[in-house]
Amino acid sequence: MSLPNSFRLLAADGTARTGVLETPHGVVRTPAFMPVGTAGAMKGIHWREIRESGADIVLGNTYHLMLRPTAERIAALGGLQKFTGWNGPMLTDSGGFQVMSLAKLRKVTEQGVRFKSHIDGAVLDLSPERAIEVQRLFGSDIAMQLDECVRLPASRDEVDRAMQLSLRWAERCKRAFEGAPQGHMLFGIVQGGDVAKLRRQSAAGLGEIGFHGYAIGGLAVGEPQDVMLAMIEEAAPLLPQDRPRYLMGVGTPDDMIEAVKRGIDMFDCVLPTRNGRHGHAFTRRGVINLRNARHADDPRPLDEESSWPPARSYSRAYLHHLVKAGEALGAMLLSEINIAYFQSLMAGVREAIAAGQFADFRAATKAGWAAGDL
Ligand code: PRF
Repeated sequence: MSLPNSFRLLAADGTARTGVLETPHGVVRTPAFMPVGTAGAMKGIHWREIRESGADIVLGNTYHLMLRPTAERIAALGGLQKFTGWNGPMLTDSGGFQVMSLAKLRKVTEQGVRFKSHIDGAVLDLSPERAIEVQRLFGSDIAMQLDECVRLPASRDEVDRAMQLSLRWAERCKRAFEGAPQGHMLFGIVQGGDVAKLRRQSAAGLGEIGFHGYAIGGLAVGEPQDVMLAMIEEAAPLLPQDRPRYLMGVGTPDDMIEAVKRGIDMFDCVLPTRNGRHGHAFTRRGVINLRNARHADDPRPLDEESSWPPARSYSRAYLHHLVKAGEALGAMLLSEINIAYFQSLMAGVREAIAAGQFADFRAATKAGWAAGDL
């Protein structure tokens, strides 16, 4: 039985694509960047600004939300959208990746992963079935399979084992997702580290199981960019062409442009908000570190041509002052300026692909970053 498909490709330019993905809470224009609202909130940004920046969809984390406030509580309060006040599409990551990076004393078995909560030390089990149950309780528009992501460098055996385990978990997740309300989606996740053959095996295996969409995981975990791009080139052509493809936890603007070129449709990353909190601004002319003393007397805005008002109105001197003084407003403004930059980049990408001018757009965008700040 084939799964319903709510992804529609509108145009392609080489292997780059633009399309729309319909979800129960609205339409996502692709390529899309999903801001990360880990615990059901964007750090330092209102949903209003997230929406106005051009974001169609945000990401939440199963790991954080199942620990606090818990899936059962969110369900009782009407689901993630009702609970958080974000009334657009939401994708939730499955928890495995966050368990590996945050939890203490984790143990992976065939059954699932057992870990100690980083909040109160409670011992918890996350199986493929529980990961899906939790995401169904959230009412996630897009749920992710439970997978095991191996940090690189790693031995081929270790990468192979985690990829095979993730494939078996993919099947169990698919089964656990049966009967989910119409329109809700489940994405499989390609693993396979930096081993081309394992990437191809993973992509083909997931395609046989059949998902609403496909993520590529296990990248941007310590390998150089050329390795990451090579792995995308192995996996993407083997994934069903008519389904969305999501590169997890990526990345820099340059990573995203290069991944779009290779057929990726969706991204998420904490970079714009995390780096914003550390005083970094993403702009058309590259990254500007506002902690730097050279901005202290600079009355110019970050980018007078930005479509995001705070990037045009506040002086670099003021932003420098806010960052140096540790004012919350500094982190807030830089976070929203960065999110808005990532969204404007995706909007530019979508327009360029639709117009058949992606190569020119890519070259001009990279030239802007390379030219550097004035
Ligand atoms: N798996 C899951 N979430 C993730 C990743 C993964 O491999 C990554 C790797 N970049 C980020 N987030 N489930």
